Amino acid sequence: MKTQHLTTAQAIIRFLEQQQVERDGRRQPFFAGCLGIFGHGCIAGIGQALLQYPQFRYIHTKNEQASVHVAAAFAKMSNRLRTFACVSSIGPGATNMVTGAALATINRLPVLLLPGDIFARRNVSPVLQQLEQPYSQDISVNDAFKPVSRYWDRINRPDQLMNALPEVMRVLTSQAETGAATLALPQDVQTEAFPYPAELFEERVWYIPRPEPEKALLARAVEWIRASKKPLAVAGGGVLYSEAHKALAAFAQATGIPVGETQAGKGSLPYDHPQNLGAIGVTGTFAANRIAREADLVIGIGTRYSDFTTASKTAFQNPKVRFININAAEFDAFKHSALPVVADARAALETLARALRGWRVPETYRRRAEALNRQWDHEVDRLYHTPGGVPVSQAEVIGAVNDFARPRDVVMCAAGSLPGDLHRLWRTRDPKGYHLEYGYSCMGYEVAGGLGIKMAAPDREVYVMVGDGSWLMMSSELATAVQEGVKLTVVLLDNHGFQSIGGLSQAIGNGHFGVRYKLRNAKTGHLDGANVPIDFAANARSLGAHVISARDIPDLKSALAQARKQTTSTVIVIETDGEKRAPGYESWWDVPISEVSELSAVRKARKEFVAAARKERFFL
Ligand SMILES: Cc1ncc(C[n+]2csc(CCOP(=O)(O)OP(=O)(O)O)c2C)c(N)n1
Ligand SMILES: [Mg+2]
Repeated sequence: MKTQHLTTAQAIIRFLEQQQVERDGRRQPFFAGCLGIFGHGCIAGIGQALLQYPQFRYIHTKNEQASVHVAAAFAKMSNRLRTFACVSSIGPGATNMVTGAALATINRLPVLLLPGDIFARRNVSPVLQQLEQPYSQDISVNDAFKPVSRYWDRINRPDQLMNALPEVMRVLTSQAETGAATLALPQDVQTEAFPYPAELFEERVWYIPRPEPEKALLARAVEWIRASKKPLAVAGGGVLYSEAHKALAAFAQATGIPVGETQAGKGSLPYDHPQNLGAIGVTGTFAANRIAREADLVIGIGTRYSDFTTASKTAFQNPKVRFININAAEFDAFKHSALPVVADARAALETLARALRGWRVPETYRRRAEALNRQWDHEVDRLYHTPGGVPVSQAEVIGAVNDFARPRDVVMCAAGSLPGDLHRLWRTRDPKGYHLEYGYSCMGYEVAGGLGIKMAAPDREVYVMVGDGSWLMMSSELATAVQEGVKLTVVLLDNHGFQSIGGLSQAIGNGHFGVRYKLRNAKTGHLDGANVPIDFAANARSLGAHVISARDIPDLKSALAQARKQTTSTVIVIETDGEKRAPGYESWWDVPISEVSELSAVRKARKEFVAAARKERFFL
């Protein structure tokens, strides 16, 4: 047997380099390289291997959590056909990645995590940053990755790689199983050598299949659709990952079935497709939410039905409503007691369209949905272009960016009040033009994620829209973007704190407790003094970005034009008025309110909550 005498770390990098994926006859390397931060727990192992194999690109991030965000965003933009590995040292470097792992797993995005771990040989324990437990030595902080990983393993001997690495690839490339895969790497084992079979390092192609729907279930789905009077399709992230947008457009066009889009599924249809009702659920449009309320059949395509999509199970009020779920994952397909069509979204839509040829929704229903699409667009126009003075409203900023951006440009975001406004208001013209991380809605994803998107699609302009809160939580990867020569356009909306949680705080009767960046007031003892004087422009400039401050919409437009000409990452800082909120549209979100309280505002909010929660349904 031919062997190669390599360290565990060298073997991992050599193996990763060789992994290819293939779908629809297109083949590409699965890993674009390795992101991360070295420490004593990895520098002599994975660090040495990366130095030795420079063709496997190493990118020096500034925070381990951010590494995973970069990888997840890169994978999302690549429809899960590519990703990065993320390396960290042991201890805090490793646990910094736990949040990123949760984000990836919840959003079903492939990322490979390589946290360093405590010595397998144990003789020098406790080592720096080791968590000790009196009851066991078979535990480290890396066990914290278990609930947030779809595959988890610890490599205690070099030869264990032969079993672990193929499993890692199986999970990462599975459209149903994918998420974070974690290989904990004891720092001594990383450096230990083994005569690996040369075969381990040969090119391997992981085929991404397009499973067809099972015949009997498909026939029943066709029956259910034909019997429906008010069907609605819900397009989730699976539509985009499967590149089913054209199939969906043809299906909607031919049948007249209207479509609501989840955060992950937005862009499945262009905003002006007549059957597109736009965003559905808590952050949805009146168009989608009205049709959802009455729908007698919901066809969920690649959606996991989060509470934002189902308006906490209040969105679908027709007593007879039933569900057909098309999903690569059996787990999601069975939700809401649906007819579970476990299949690839594109394959299923094409098959369904063929089977339904000639069938259409009632003409009045079709016309109503099309009218709603137009009415909604008027509402968008109103919010985009209603001048409200200075500070400007968030909707006006979104309008200005949307008006300026080209169809293939990408807007991205993750947390705060922006995701809701973007979900409702962004006019998406390209299937990959809208990128929201709203599975974990993780503050701090924005700048790091922007970097991942731009690396996946260098030919598109990437607009990172970020609140001041998210920016303060993690903007460090702007320095990495500068370092890598990757250009982002960041629009930083400064409303002096948490507009989103501020709105929620008011709605639940908490006033604005703990949601504004206010100085501690010596007189009152509370956080109700003047605004904390944070200079966001100086902050961004210090990371090496080009910075433009804007006050009003004409300023913003000229800043966007300047930013487009820049080759370096550019941050546009604009103050927005947190009180000028876009309204909600006929939906509701379950945030439980205190059952008893001394405050009358809380008691009032509780009453409204109890009444609204009565609409929550079980679909059994
Ligand atoms: C890591 C993390 N911590 C806390 C939250 C809860 N949270 C959601 S939005 C938000 C405030 C975001 O503030 P900002 O970025 O300024 O956006 P704004 O609400 O002002 O639009 C908070 C604290 C979260 N989503 N993620
Ligand atoms: Mg804010």
